[in-house]
Amino acid sequence: MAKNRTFTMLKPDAVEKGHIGAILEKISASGFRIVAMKLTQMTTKDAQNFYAVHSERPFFADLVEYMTRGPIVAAILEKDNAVEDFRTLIGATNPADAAEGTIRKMFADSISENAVHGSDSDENAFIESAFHFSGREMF
Ligand code: RTP
Ligand code: MG
Repeated sequence: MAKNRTFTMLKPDAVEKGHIGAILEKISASGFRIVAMKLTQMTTKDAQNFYAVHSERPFFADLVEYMTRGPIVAAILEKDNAVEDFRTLIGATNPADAAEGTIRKMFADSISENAVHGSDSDENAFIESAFHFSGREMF
């Protein structure tokens, strides 16, 4: 399988709870190489744009509030089959449904505050990476 890239955010709840190190350890141990990474905070506009696909959903305002309330860790990760394998590693959107050993099962408390984001396609991984990083920040 070809090496490709995905985009992730350790969301504000994960950062607030001090889980950055443990989650990055799990990501590295699962074979992902860090291509880019930074601590940053999304503005309201950033979050509205990033999650624009959900703008009509009832949880949209809460999602934007949550994603902007504190810093996140944004990162680009590389591995064979990165997008699909990372979605498997993070587990279901609702941690109550996530498989044992997944990041959301281990570190998230609710469907709305679920610790981590993972791109859902190669195309979105590219768009989301470009949203957060310039070419000179990718290694
Ligand atoms: P993500 O985009 O953050 O990786 O999450 P996902 O694909 O697993 O889930 P998605 O359907 O794209 O939802 C985006 C984020 O919105 C919040 N959410 N809240 N209260 C709710 O019912 C609800 N549903 C979704 C979560 O933070 C979810 O990750
Ligand atoms: Mg999604």
